Amino acid sequence: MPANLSPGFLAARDRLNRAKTDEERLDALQEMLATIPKHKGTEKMQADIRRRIAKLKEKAEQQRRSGKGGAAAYHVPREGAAQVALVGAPNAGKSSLLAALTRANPDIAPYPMSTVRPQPGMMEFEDIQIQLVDLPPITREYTEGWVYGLVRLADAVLLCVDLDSVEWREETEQVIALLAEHHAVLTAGPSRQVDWRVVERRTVAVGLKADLGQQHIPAFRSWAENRFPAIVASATTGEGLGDVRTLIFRHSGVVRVYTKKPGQPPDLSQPYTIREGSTVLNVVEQIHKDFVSRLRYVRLWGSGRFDGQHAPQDHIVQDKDIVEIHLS
Ligand SMILES: Nc1nc2c(ncn2[C@@H]2O[C@H](COP(=O)(O)OP(=O)(O)O)[C@@H](O)[C@H]2O)c(=O)[nH]1
Ligand SMILES: [Mg+2]
Repeated sequence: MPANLSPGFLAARDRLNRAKTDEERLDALQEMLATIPKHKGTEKMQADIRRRIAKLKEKAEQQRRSGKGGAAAYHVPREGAAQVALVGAPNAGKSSLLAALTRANPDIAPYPMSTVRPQPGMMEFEDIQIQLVDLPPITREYTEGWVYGLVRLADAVLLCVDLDSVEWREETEQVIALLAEHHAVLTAGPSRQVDWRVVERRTVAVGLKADLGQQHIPAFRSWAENRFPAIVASATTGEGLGDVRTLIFRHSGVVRVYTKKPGQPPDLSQPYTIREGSTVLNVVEQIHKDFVSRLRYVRLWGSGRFDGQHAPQDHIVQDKDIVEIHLS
């Protein structure tokens, strides 16, 4: 059994063992593939998981063609520093936001249900890219299981609220409730696996169509207070979009770390991105697995008092820290 299987992977494997439908199986297998450590020791397991996913997809496809229904299943491979799912009620303005923040070209329409497939796009933030995934709306009647599956797999969630709708509050509460029913609980805290089934996903709330729904902005802000970090924006006028980018990054669960060589300025062209809460040792390990056994010390610039000083290996790195790694 290869070492270093993450809690997320183990939870997904547990879900696979308990799954009762093919849809649940596929969802669990995709989560296993996304969370399995990618190294030589797990290659056979990875291949096995891929084979099982392919089989289940083929079966679903056959059922679909023969009219038996079987749900279409989509998987969005993670790209960039983090993956953020756009969720919301029909017509909230999710696809317009994706189009405004990325180069993606989603279907945008003044009627509900215009998005039927997941649509990824890469959002630039300063020197990194974050993947946004536009999704079909979340409603009790129409939302297929794979939509919830993709939300559970994302690193964070952007909860899109239609400020131009008089029912924005009820619609949004419904979205939150449906996600929770499907084991994706939206929180302000860090994303985490709660048990074999339930995940918490760190969420930013964004009030959209601010140009049309100005009268709802104060109520939206107080609704979001003490629940989620919140912001208002308009894809049409561009208002607030810069702050949306910043907030998405700040709550994506990743930080940037730069490296430098002794006696040289830091290499600011190539940030490493690593999960928030990672230690100096985690950074060294990510840069090169072999460095860990050869590590003598790390000098750190950035977070607080470690300006060029030797940093303890368990020191938690912050965004924009600079490390200088000394090996034996
Ligand atoms: N005035 C205005 N209209 C918007 C804005 N964002 C979206 N819309 C319109 O709202 C409708 C629904 O947008 P869409 O992005 O397809 O919503 P989705 O169903 O959540 O993906 C479309 O007619 C958009 O043109 C905005 O910021 N301002
Ligand atoms: Mg859409």
